[in-house]
Amino acid sequence: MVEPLTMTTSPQRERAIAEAGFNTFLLSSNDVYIDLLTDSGTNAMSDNQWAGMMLGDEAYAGSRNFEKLENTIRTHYGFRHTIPTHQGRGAEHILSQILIHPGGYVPGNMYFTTTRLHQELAGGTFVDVIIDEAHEPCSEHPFKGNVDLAKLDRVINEVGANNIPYFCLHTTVNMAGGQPVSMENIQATAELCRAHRIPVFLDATRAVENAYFIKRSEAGFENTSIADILLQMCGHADGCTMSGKKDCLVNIGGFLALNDDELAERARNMVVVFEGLHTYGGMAGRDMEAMARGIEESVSYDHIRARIGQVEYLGQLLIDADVPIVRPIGGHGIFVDAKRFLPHIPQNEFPAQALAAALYVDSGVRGMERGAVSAGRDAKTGENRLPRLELLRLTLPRRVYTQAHLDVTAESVIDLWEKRDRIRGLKFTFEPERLRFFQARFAPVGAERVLDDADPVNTQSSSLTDSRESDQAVTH
Ligand code: PLI
Repeated sequence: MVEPLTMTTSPQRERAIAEAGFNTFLLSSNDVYIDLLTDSGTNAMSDNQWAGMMLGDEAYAGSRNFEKLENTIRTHYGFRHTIPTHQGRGAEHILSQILIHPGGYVPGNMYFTTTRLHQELAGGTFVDVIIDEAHEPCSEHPFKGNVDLAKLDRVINEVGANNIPYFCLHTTVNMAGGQPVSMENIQATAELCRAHRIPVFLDATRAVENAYFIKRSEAGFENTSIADILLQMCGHADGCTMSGKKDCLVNIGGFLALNDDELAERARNMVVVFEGLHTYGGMAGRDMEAMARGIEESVSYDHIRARIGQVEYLGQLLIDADVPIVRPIGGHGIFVDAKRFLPHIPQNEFPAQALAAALYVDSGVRGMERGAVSAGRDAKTGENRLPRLELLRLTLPRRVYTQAHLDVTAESVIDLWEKRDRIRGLKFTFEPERLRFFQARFAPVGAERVLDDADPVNTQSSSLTDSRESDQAVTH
């Protein structure tokens, strides 16, 4: 299936971004040329998955597609029980509600927005125990998602294992730039947690991508299949939350999977309140069939190598042009280092948000902010969090774009790099209480910091040339 792409003009894009409050989440997709907002739910499904959609068993209870999905998850993720949900945050909600008690601490390898919010809504506090290198955009550590075991040990000693309902292990780490965790580190983390009777739950949203990095870079796994590596990773955990909209190659769906019978019963009881019956969660039968087939396809080496190969292709174009990006190149996107790209914009004027808006105006390419706006305010103090990483994410949907689209994207980022002094910062005009990055609105700050006021990229005409045209259609 193909979907036509819309070419827009500079004036159209300037109007569109202003109407969207300089937030790329508030743009109409009709106004977007190349959509690198997210890899979530934007995958192109295969012929085999679409064929499966025709075999949906839409029974309210006991759908055969659920049985297939549960068996597929047992085969590839290894967990006995599956609680289907409408998407990943549904699983995070249920896990948080059944495990976290008010006053509990949840350590993890860097926060994720929805995960941390559900932990906080359940009365918990997230504690970051990722290695320091993860916060350094230039560190070339091959497993920047690793847990710092000394930090974890310290947290356990300080708050007590009884106050830690579970450990949250992201594989890969989205907010660090799609950085993987090594098998050795997964195992060591699980052993430390087990010694203190702390359950380990993976965020397995991009665990297949993590498995690819283990195969590529960790000694001893060169000849192990992606499927076996994935199973081994999960073998160290008690369960996982999953946004099926990423690795599982579907447009909607998720699950909580776990081994403990009693905990599974509690999760099943919770899912009927918030999602739907325990044999469909928030999904139609046909969605569960597509997800089961997507999981089988996702562990193919050829698929995952091609997927991450595309990310690397885009990253290398930018590296070759000296554009500052997070290194090494991660699994699901390229993360441009906005602090180095726009050193004239202070972090409280949201350089990554400004860069996302400027890129859209330049070429119609839509990325998203992963920095101070995404980090939100501290739940206790109400102060803005200012993370070390201030990033523009260019996320690649799976099996959607061609190399030509990546060339156009790189050309536009490089063009902006050359006129970066003209980009100005942003200030809030509307700030939602929760997950503010999705719906916040901004306005450019005053002209005082604009070095070339004649052509500020956020507000006036910028150069989108016809030379950036590429394929007019995209598989979807
Ligand atoms: O968007 P959901 O509710 O299906 O999944 C939430 C979620 C959980 N964990 C991780 C690591 C994610 O990346 C994630 C969602 N990510 C989005 C939407 C993204 O654009 O990265």
